[in-house]
Parts: sequence; structure tokens; C-alpha cells
Amino acid sequence: MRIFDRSFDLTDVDAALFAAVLAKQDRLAIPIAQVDPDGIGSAMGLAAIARHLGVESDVMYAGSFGHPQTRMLWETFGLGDRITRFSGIAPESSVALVDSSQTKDARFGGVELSPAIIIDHHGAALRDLTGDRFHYVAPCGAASSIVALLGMMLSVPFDSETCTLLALGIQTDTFGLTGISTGPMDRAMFASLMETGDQGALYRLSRFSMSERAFSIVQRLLTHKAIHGHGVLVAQPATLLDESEGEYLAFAADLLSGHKDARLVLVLGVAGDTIRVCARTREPSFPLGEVLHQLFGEGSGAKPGSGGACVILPYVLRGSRRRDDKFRVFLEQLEERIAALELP
Ligand SMILES: [Mn+2]
Repeated sequence: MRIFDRSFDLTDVDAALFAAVLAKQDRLAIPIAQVDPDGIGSAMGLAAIARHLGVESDVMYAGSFGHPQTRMLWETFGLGDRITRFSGIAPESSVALVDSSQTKDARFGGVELSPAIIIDHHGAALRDLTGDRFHYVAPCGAASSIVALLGMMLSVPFDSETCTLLALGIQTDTFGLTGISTGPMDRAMFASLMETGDQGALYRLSRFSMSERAFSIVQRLLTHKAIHGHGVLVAQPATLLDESEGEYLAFAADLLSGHKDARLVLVLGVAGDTIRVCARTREPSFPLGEVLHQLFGEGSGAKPGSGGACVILPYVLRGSRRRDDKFRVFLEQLEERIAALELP
């Protein structure tokens, strides 16, 4: 059954071009900017397609990660053996970006990457398919959906583990297929992947446990909050976080997005040397990408309903109290920028 005949603008010609671009690479470097299930799923899916076509890949992650689900995923599938920490791109490798299209990313040391392949679902649609590159951005629920579709179009026999990883990527990014950006392709790919995927693993990974420390940070975030003009709710933990704790911001953001007086929720904290921002809105047509760009500049990204930003704290010594001060100044300036927003 060709379940992917419906919708989406990827044709068999496009899939063949994608395979041709992949097959001509000596080796593929797949750096993951944001380590989450969709980033991991789409990267491992792409690596499986490349392997099928005779091309080896190095999947790498940037920064650190502390999300309990990601850690559980890491252990369940032994990913530590197969995904290494990003330390630059080997000269013989071509770059493939999945779940991100930022070619210059602070998380990759700010170097300008020139990817042969981009597969993403953040931001405006992009279709730049030539003999040399396959840059494809489509506004669907998950990058894993696009990778799964391409794999199925090319008859790649994904194993159970890859199917589970791709399905989990779709499930988390689409909030269990309920998110506003969820489309027919996400639903079709999820169903198709789970014919081979491991339901037991999906069940366990959807019900991860959280540490006492995580709950105490969430508690602080729920307490230290204020609603500014335009219904912008800002929450911050009032203390510095460890580098791996930045992801707890997302739990609070998800809870606070239900606040009846908030149009936009911004949960932010200093994790390591960066200010991490988690943004949520319940309004399907809220211009989240534009607003995050106005408030936080280049290192921000969004899809409908949710987004985030990473702002580097410059010239601040590690462990010094000055990070607190910098953050306080940043929050004051943020309030001014929020007041100056022009929202529809
Ligand atoms: Mn994603």
C-alpha cells in the first residue's frame, strides 16, 4: 500500500535525486544541534538510508543534554556507542543537517557549515533540490516524518530499532499527533513505522520518570513568573542551572502554556554559559518565529506552537557571580523588548 501517495510534494523523482546526492558522498557527518527524540530519530533514520546506499555516517551531538526521556532513549538503544560528541567535521565528510537548517549554529562552534543535505520542519518551506544538494524544509510535525517518507520511497528496510526511534521522534514533536503542525504525513508515517517498531519501548519511553531535582526546578519556575504586556508570561528559576538542566525548562513551559492569561510563555534560565529559552503558545497563528527573532535574535527557532532560543552569555567567567548579574540585565532588557512588541 502506498500510504504516502496522499499529500506532500516529494515525488519519486525527488526521492531518486535525494538518493543520488547521498550516494555520491564519501562519508556523511550528521551533527544534531538539539538532542531530542526527533533530532535523534531523523539522524539515525538518515544514517540507515545512507548505509543502505553504501555510505557510512558519523552521527554527532552538540552541547549536553539532560532530558530524562533522552537519557532513557540513550540507554535503551545504547546510543552512546553510535552517537559521539561533536568535535568538528572531518575533512572527507559532507554535512547533513536534520531537524535544523541553521548552517551557522553556536552549538557547532559558530562555524559556517555547507550541508549537502538539509531535512527540516522548522521555519519557512524550502525546496532546493539540485544534483549537488537536497535542501528540503516542509512545515510538518517532525523531521522524522520526512526521513521516514524518503526511506520508504527508496524501499529502505528500516530495522525495528530505527522504526521505533523515528516513531518516537514523530510522537514527541507532534505531542502524540495532537500538535497543530501534525499533518497526514505524520499520521501515516507513525502508523507505518509502528508496524515494525517496538510498542513496548515506545510505551516505556513515553512514561519516563523525573528526578526530585527536576521537580524542584520546575516548582521554582512555576513560582518565579510574571505576566508582562501583551500577555507574555516570563518564568525563570531565579538561580543558575547546571548545563544539563536546561531541558527542565521545557516541562515548566508545557505546564505554563495552559495559563489562562498568557498568550505567549517564555521560560528561561542560565544553563552553563548560555541562556536557554523555551517558548510556547496555544494560539495556532501566533507569529512565534518572528517574535522569538525580535526578542532573542539569530539563535532562535520555532515551529507552530513551540520554539526556543539559545543566547550565549559573552565574556562571563564560569562559576562567577557575574553570570547572575548578566542574566538580571538580560531580563530587564527583555522586558523592554517585550513592551515594544507589536503583536496582532
Ligand atoms: Mn523536530
